[in-house]
Amino acid sequence: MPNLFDPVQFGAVSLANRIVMAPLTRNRSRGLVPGPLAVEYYRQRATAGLIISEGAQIAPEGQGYLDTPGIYSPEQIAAWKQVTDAVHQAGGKIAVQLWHVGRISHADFQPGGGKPLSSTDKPAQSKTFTKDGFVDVAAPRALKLDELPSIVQAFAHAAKAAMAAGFDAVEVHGANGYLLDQFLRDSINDRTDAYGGSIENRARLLLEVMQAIAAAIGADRTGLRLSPVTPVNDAGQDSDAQALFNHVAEQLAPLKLAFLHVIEGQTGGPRDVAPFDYDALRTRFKGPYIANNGYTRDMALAAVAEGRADAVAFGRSFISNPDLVRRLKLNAPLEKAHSATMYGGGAEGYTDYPTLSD
Ligand code: 8OZ
Repeated sequence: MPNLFDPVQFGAVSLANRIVMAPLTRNRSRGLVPGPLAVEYYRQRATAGLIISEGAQIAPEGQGYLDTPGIYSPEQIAAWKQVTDAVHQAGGKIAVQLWHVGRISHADFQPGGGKPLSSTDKPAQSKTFTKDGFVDVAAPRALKLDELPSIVQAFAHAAKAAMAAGFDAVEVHGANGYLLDQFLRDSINDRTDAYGGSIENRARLLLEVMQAIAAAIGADRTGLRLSPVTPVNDAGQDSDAQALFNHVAEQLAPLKLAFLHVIEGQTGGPRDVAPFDYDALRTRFKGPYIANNGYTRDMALAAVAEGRADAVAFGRSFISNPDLVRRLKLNAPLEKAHSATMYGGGAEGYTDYPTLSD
């Protein structure tokens, strides 16, 4: 029987255990570059089987929040290299999350103060965080058909930047109502071209992105995160989420990606927000499956032992427990994360959470 604490191979990446650090936006990258505190923060968490970094925008227009890092410029590559070196020296593995927010953005972040790009012109009823605090997101502009290849290229470019920065893998952010999810869901995507309408059409951009990245850096270093039913960021339920995501998983199977990472239920919230058969995704995808959202120690042990997941990703508990793997092993109590220091700020609530004292 597989065990949560056993090693596992995900494509080209060897994990020392099946406990994954979920991607966590922390808004501490001044100048869109991760700093020395980020090096320390990730180093502290290197006993995770795999760290998935906070979302890193693939291009300037992919940014939606204050002080999130990019993964496209030479300066960003050099800064991330400090992070990946520190994690590797501590014996860990780290993937970067490749992020394009689409319409969940604001003029502050868009080159020339322009409109954010999406599958649609419809604005999201949602907020983002800018230098002025929480504000409504901006009305987007629907990407033209002939602009879509540049989105695919930007993802592939960022994936190559990630390899130059020393990451073990990339995770494409296909979740949480951001750009790729804005194409997937018929609650948002109102296009009438080859990227709207049928399930095949709405999945097209995501699949092109995955193929382009796999071609650029190897499928065995390429993963994907999905959130089939989460309502966050004004992502309304798809009219047939099960059929949509079953199709995506089936189409991904032949690519032999490193992993599929699934937020089960509402991101950071209830797992039973809408009925969905996650096992149907796992069996169609066929490759390594990382389960996420609200897993307790017991749930994680059972999911891995019963073969329902190859690994389990933990978010908030990794913020406040840098030694989460050890604590889970010992069944030690977990520290709670402080919400006031989650987004933005400095070392407080970032690099100052204690490890278990012997
Ligand atoms: C919290 C705050 C800002 C962004 C996500 C990248 O939900 C995020 C995010 C989370 O995937």
